[in-house]
Amino acid sequence: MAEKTKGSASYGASDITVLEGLEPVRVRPGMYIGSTGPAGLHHLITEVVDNSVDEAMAGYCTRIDVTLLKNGSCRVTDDGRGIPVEEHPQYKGKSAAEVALTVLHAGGKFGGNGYKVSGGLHGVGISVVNALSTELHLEVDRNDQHYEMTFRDGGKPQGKLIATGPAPRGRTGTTVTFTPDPTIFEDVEFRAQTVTERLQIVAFLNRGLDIRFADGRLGREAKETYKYNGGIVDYVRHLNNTKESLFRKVGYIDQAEENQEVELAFQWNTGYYESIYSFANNISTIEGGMHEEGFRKALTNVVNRYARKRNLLKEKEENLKGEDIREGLTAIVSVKLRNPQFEGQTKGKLGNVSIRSMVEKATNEKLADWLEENPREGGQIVAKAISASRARMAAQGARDLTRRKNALDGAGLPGKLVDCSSNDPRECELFIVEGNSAGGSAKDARDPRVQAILPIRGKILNVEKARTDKILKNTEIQALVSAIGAGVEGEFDLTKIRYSKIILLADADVDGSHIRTLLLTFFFRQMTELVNNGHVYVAQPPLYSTLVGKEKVYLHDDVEMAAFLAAHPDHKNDFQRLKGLGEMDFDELRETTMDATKRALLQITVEQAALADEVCSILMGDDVPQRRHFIQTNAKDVRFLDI
Ligand code: 0RA
Repeated sequence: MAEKTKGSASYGASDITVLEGLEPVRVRPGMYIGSTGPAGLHHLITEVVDNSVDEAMAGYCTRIDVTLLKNGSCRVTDDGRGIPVEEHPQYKGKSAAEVALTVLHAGGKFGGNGYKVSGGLHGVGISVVNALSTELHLEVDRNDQHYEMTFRDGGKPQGKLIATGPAPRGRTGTTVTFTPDPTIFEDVEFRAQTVTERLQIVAFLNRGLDIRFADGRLGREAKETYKYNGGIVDYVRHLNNTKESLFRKVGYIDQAEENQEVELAFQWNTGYYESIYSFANNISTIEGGMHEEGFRKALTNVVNRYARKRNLLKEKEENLKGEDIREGLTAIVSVKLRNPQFEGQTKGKLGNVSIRSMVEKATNEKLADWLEENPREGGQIVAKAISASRARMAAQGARDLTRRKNALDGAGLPGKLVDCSSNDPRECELFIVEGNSAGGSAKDARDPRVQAILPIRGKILNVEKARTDKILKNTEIQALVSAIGAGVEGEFDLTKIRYSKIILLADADVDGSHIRTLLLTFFFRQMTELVNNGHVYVAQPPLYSTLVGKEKVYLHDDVEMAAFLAAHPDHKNDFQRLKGLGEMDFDELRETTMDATKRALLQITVEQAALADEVCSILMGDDVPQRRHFIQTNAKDVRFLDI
C-alpha cells in the first residue's frame, strides 16, 4: 500500500463494532472460519500470519517465522512494531493487545479505518483464533520491554499483560503461540504441506518478505525459507517451471494510486491453457472479479492493436479473441486496496469497481510499452495467438460435428450410457466406471432411478497434450461430454448438467489411479466449473472387511480400522483385504461403494487452482524426470487437489 497507518491509529468509537465476548465464535465457529475441518484449522494460522503480513505491507515487518511445535501448538513471530501494549482508550484498564485478543472485530481496526476485510472468512481477527484455542500465549517486544500475557479455555485472560524483562536489544515484534481446541476441531493436527503452500504464496505476493517455516514436531526439525526478491515475477517463473516457456523473460507491470495498487506478472508457455491467478490483499480470488476483468479486457485490446500496428494481423483479418491471446498464458494479478469486497458463492470474487478501470488503464498503457520494448517476445505472443485462433475455428468445427452426430443418436446420448430414469439433475448421479466388467456389476448394483453408469474403456486421451479440436474427436471424451450434457470449456454451461454428482469409480491400483488422474485432469481443464462447484467425486471402495457376529463390516482405510479396533478391543475375527471393483459381485459393490446410505465419497475441491494446475502439468506433461521425481516425493500424498 502506498499509504497506510503510519502509526497514527485513532480508535474512534465508530471504528469498533462492539461485540464483546468470544462466546459467539465458539457457538458458531463455522461462521468465522468457514469450517471446523482441516480448512478451518489451518485458517487459524492464516489469520495470525495475516496480521504480521499487514504489518509487513505497512512497511514495518521484514520477517515472519512460523513453527509447529511438538505439543500441537503453532507459533508465529514477526519483527513488526509489536501489537500495542498501551491502555486501550475505550476499554479502561485493558491493554490494546488484550482488546485485540478478546474483542470480536477489534483486531483489524487498529490498522487504519476499516482496512481489513469485512465479512467473509478473511481478516476475522486474531481474537477468533484465541476463542478457538485451549491456550494462547502472547509476547510483545516494544519500548525496549518484553511483555507477556496468557489466555486459556477459549480466550480467558490469565492475568494482565505484564512486562517480564527487557526486550532483546533493539527488537520490536509480536509472537503468538496458540493451541487449537480439540473440542472444536475435528482434528487438531496441522499438516505441514498445507501450511507451507500458503506461506509460499504469501511470500511470492510480498516481494522480499522473509518467511521461515519449521516443523518442530519431527525428530530433526524440517525447515523452509520463502523469500522472493522478484515477488510475483518469481511466482510466474515458478508456475511455468513445469512447462516449456515461449520465451525466457517474465513481463512485469505495476501501478500505484492513492489507496490502491496493482502488480502484474506474465509469461506464455507453449501449452494450450491459460493460468491467470488473481489476488486481493494476498487473498486468492478464485472466482476472479473486477481486477481480472480489467486485465483480460486490456490484454485483448493491447495485443490486437500491437498485431495490427506490426502488420502481423492484416486489415481484412478479424481481431484475435481474448481466449486466443490467453492460450498458454501464465499470469498473476495482485491488487492491494483499502476495502476489498469479496463476493460470490465462495467469497472468492473481487467486487470493487474502481479496481477494474485501474487495472485496465495500467495494462493498456504499460503492456503496450512492454511490447514495444520487447518486439521479439511480442512477435511470439501474436504468432501463438494466431495459431490458437486457427485451432479454435477447427475446434468449433469439431464441436458442431459432435452436436450434429448427437442429434442423429435420438436423445443425443452415447450408446454406452446406462442412464437413470429420473430427469431431475439434483438427485441424479453419474458413475464413470473403468472397464466393461466393472461397468456390468455397477449396472446391477445401482439404483436405476437416480444412478447412471458410463463405462470408459481403457485410457482416455491425455488432454494436457492436445488442443481442444483433437480432444473433442476422442470417442471416450465425446461420450463423457454428451452424457454430462453441458458442453466443454469455452461454452460450458453448468445449468445444463444432467447429474449433480459425477462419481469416478476406479480401482485403487496403478491403472485405476492413472485413469483417475486423466479424468480429473480432463474435468479440471475442460469443465473447470464442474469441479469448482463441487460436482466431482471419487468413490472410495473400502480396503477391508471383517465379521461382527454374522454381519459383515467394511472399513475404508487404516484409520477406520484403528478406530474399529479401539471400539472392539475383543475382536478376534480376521480382516479381509478387499478385491478390485471388477472382481466384486454386484451385492458387494452396492453395499460398499454405490449405496448412498453406506458408501464413502471424496468430494474434489480445488482450493488452490494454481497447485492443481501445477500438478496437472507435472503428472500429464512431457517432463519425465520431473514427473518421476514428483511421484517419488509425493507418492503417498499426491495433492493434485486439496481434498
Ligand atoms: C495495531 C497497531 C500497530 C501494530 C499492530 C496492530 C500489530 C498487530 C499485530 C499482530 C501480529 N503482529 C502484529 N504487529 C503489529 C501499530 C502500533 C504503533 O506502533 O503505533
